[in-house]
Amino acid sequence: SNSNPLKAAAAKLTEALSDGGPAEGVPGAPSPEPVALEEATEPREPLPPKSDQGAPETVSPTGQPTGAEPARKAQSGAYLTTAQGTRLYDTDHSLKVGPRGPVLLQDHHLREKIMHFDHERIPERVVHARGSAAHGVFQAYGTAENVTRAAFLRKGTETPVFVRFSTVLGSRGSADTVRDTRGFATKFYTEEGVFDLVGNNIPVFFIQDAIKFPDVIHAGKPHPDREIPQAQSAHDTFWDFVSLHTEAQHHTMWNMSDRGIPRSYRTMEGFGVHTFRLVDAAGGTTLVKFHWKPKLGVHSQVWEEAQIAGGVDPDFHRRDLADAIEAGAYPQWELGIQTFPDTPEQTFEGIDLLDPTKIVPEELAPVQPIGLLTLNRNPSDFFAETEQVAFHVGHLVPGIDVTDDPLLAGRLFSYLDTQITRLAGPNFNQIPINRPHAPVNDMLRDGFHQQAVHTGVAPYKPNSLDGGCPFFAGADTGAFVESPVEVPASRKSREAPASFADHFSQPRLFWLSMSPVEREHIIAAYTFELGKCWSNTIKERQLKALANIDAELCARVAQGLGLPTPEASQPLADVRPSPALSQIGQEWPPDGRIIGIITDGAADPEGVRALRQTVLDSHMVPLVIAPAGGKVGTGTEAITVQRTFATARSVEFDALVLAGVPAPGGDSYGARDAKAVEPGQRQTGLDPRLLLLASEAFRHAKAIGGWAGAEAVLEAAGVPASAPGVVLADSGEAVLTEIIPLLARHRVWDRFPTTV
Ligand code: HDD
Repeated sequence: SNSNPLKAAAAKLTEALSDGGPAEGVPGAPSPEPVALEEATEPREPLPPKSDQGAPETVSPTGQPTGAEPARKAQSGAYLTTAQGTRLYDTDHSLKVGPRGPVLLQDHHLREKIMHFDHERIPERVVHARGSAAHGVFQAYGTAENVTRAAFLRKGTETPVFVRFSTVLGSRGSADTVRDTRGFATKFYTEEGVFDLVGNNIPVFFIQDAIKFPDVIHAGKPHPDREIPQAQSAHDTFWDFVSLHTEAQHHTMWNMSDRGIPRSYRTMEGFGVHTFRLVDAAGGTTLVKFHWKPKLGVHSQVWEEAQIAGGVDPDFHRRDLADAIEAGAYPQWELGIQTFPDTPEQTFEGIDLLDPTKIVPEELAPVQPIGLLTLNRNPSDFFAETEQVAFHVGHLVPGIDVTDDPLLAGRLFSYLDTQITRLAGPNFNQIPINRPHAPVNDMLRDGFHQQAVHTGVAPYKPNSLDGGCPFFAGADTGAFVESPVEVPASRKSREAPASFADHFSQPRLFWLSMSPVEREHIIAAYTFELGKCWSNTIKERQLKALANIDAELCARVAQGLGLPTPEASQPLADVRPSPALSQIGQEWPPDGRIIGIITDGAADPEGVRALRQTVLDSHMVPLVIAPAGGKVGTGTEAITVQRTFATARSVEFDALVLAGVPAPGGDSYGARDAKAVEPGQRQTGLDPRLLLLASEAFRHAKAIGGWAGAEAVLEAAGVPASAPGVVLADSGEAVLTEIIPLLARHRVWDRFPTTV
């Protein structure tokens, strides 16, 4: 009825105001009395010690909140307003001369809206652009108290954390499922300041010196002319670099292994990579390597799954993390340390601890658990939190110090520097997600996006005008004091120590530590990636590197590429395998695994319901799959179909259970939608999407089963009842009982043919 928008808006406003004030959420309370400004330049002496800045001030000089609180200040009140808080009556039409224009330049709302939109994007991270994050808590066991004075590692201390996982090479919108290293960056908001542990899911790095970082990243990023391929290393420039620069071979081997395609962020290990130096209360030092151990175990996808998921669900890992947290299945990791005596050589069992291309096998230095990380809250604003979080290896707290690893030295420069471009200025520490929870009392001032309204007149030291404030702390009052490590006198040079020259013993150690299935996967990965290269020179050069790692590995990849197998150019290293490196062999809780329950919607709805409940009771996630959406069963007992044959793809499930079929030869699970039938599949009479679901799950070595007549359907999908990990029983629950122990090892590894 109200065709004139102005009139309508005015009417609404009058209504709201005559109603005794603004609608709920509109700040209607009278403002506090403005606070009188102090005369800032008048000398005052002596001044009381200045309270901590609590950066930035949350109250403006007029006593109003400045919006500095990390609280949800962005949106408040019932009415749409401009950025200046002026209420609007329309945001769908530009201000024009008549309905057909022209548009008037005086339309301040149009200009503000478009101006802001034009600048909504910030530069993505130069590496690790694609990521997702979660809030959580870190609980210290106290077991590190004897080696570090860090307060957050004291027994029982709980510290809020924010963790961001990422891929390295891809753009912000790239797929989660690519073969790549994963970032695992943790921000601990400790009472002594922020500590960032900026690690990866692979314990070694491509390069030994940060000066090579632009080289390795330029080689890994898409080709500069066509900008392909996106988010992956399967191309000439990457293999050109790593075959010439053989210190990259160890990291590359991990990438080609199953570690390069994790099942979930929840099932990845994390590593601080570098050796760090812990400092105890008496100033004693210990060298350590940090490890994150997932409570659910380390699991990966198989390559075909990763490829399928990249198409059907490019957000596979992001979704998994958020869904798990929303469901209350909070992912957990134990933080552990390997400790080494801080000797002048900084080596352990002959391994150079300053070389970031080397691990210390856990069999030589066990990982000792020091605390538990639990992720329990999803971010509410991706941009404000996940995108704007800024990690830095130099964010250290008393008790944790760096070593002279030359890769770490360059990182200590890079992580601050990059934020100047990405977050457009030096005040990124004031962005809510980056704010320390400890009091901040710095003398940094001004700059773009300054949020603080500082008080005091003397942001310098020494001063008398602010009474000398703020004061210095000592080691006994929580100051960060660098440990006075001796630096041996030497001459300036651009060179690496001799110990950095060994590039092949540890990739060989990794290869020899793998189970036969894992070796097959590594061979397939090298063959795929090098097969995607165009230049034979590059392939041949990489084969020469493989020849120095293992003859069998080299021969199999060469065979796949159709190239001759080169000879090793140096004797193969005599190494002892480290069983801890293999992902296979241990057993893990089935918690949080996803069980697909397939039903035709008609048969045994009671059995489906019971199975669904048992899955939930076993701390796993059931997803009910039926030919079409809707409900299974009737009345209050009916359960919702969560995936249909059109939307379900095997990659999502850790196991599949097929509900019974009424009678052999009956038409349940039949292809009702004729268009869905592909040529060659018509003869079974079964829905081909169901057959694909079952056959893929079988091929990817997942536990699969069913009850009451499921056998015929599985047979039709090429899943023999006699194959390992195929479970047939009288009821869904009986099937599940047998499937749970299979899930403990993640996959039915016996199903993979192995030749190595
Ligand atoms: Fe880095 C981001 C991990 C070497 C320069 N790095 C970044 C992130 C992770 C790592 C997890 C994403 C943080 C986030 O989620 O925001 N980087 C590593 C590890 C390395 C490593 C484990 C070797 C042990 N990085 C490394 C070197 C340099 C950088 C040698 C430069 C000399 N890294 C950066 C960066 C990034 C970054 C350019 C991009 C965005 C950012 O820092 O904030 O500064």
